[in-house]
Amino acid sequence: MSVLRLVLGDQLSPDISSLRGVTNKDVILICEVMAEAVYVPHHPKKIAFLFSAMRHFAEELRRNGLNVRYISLDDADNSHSFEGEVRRALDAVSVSKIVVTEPGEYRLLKIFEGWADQLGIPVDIRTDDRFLCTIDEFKIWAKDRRQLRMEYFYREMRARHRLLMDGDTPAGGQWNFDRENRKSPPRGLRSPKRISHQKDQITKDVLDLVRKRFSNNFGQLEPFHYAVTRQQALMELEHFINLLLPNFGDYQDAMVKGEAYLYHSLISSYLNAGLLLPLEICQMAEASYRAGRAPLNAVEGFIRQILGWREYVRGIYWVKMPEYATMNFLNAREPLPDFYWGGKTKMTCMAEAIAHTREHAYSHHIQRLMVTGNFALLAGLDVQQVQEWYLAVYSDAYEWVEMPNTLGMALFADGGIMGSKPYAASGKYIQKMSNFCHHCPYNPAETTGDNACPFNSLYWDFMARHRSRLSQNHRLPYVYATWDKFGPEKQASIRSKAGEVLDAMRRGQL
Ligand code: FAD
Ligand code: DLZ
Ligand code: SF4
Repeated sequence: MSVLRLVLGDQLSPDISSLRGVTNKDVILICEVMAEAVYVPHHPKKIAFLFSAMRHFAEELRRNGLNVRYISLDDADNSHSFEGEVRRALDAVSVSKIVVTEPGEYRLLKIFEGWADQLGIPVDIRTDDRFLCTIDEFKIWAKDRRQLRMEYFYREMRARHRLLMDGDTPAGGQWNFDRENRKSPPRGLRSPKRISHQKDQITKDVLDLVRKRFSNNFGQLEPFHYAVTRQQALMELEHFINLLLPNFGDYQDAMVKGEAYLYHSLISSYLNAGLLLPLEICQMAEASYRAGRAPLNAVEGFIRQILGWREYVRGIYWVKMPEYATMNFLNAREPLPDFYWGGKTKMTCMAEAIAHTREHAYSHHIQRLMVTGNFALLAGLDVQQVQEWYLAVYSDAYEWVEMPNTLGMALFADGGIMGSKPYAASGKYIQKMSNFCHHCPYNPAETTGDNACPFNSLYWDFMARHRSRLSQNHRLPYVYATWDKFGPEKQASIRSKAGEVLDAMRRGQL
């Protein structure tokens, strides 16, 4: 008997486990549903990218002779949930079982696990083996370790997948070249021109739909430049590997006013939706190094992000859920200020990162971590609200990857599961790594004056506020030694300034 195969919006890979063994008698269900479109107020570009990619993927499957049941958002009978659509499909066709690849979010896994009982039909939930480390493999790796650290996980992954290895040793004699990847931006650094794809009728229809239904969401729908097929995503990947990868390492942490992309790959949305696969990306990057076209610091740094960080955060998510979602180690509860949703702020770094986000549904890692994330950490912004913001505004955001990055890496809300210390930094870091401060009314060299950079007093206030929680951290003693040297008077004036900064933030005047 035939099988009902459910494919989700971030499972658009022809070789996905749920499609293995498919025949033209099976029904492949792909559906646009409001439950997924509104569980956070997604950026319109994210919705448009996914719907267009889903529709193109369905076309490709049909061209290969397969039977696709595609439900579009404006389908009159759309029940607007996965469960409703599976029930409707079961009413319409006779199948022996449901097959689905494990989803990227815990809430959906729990729903899918309930279906066998609720729907009275076997449900085969298959491993998502597009990832290079399965959840079970990660659980085994994590078990009995006192501390989880990405670096050790990454080394094992390098050896297991034979990436950048010379026999048993890492290429170049060391595992990690991060120290070479922290260059400040030289004057005049610009983003090289990027590929913009032609819009076909499918994409135009989706843009009309999203314009009609989601125009109140934060974010600009147009211009829309995303790849929506595997072929287009591969063009972007090749463009990156051939022209930009050589400089990726050097400018990985740099930030420049008006330049959203610099030398970053912009592939996360394609990779997370399944248009590209992690192993092929890493192998292409390695081939570029082996052919002498890209330096090792760039290639190692790039591969570490995909083979190391990406797989590691997914492992953390699945090992720690559902408790992870509720963690708030620093008890951060300050409401998210309006400027995250596009309201005015005088802080150039924040205004820039949020403008890139609004325009492109993208900002690069250091902007997410050291600008918007760092501000949220220092100001004690509410963990749930910040997490929801990151999940909504980026076109690459799904909970498995967004939550550990936001709650763990940026906000230290997991108390050190993801990273060994909070990524807290004053304005000096942003001044070193960007040209934002030249364009800002605030002064990064001042902590307490009228024009002092807000990050400076907030940084010290954060350290003082959380001393009882953080002073035992072996990476922070020098910070507390400096704070103690300030003496009571200076400390009081810094903390009073931080209070003024928070008040200004609450009044919308920061
Ligand atoms: P590049 O800088 O070119 O890096 C190459 C690839 O490495 C990326 O495409 C991505 O697949 C992978 N990668 C790099 N860093 C990470 C990381 N920390 N975790 C996982 N993968 C990584 N990434 C997401 O894919 N989705 C998210 O929702 C997301 N939310 C984030 C939230 C916060 C607070 C922070 C600090 C980071 C977040 N990241 C997220 C990680 C990272 O910022 C993005 O992967 C990256 O900016 C995507 O841009 P790019 O493709 O140009 O990446
Ligand atoms: C993000 C998203 C959106 C906006 N819409 C849909 C949809 O209509 N149909 C669908 O199958 N998937 C959608 N997605 C992606 C899912 O939310 C994603 O598959 C889960 O969050 C699991 O990662
Ligand atoms: Fe940001 Fe402070 Fe620099 Fe202004 S001075 S851009 S607020 S770090």
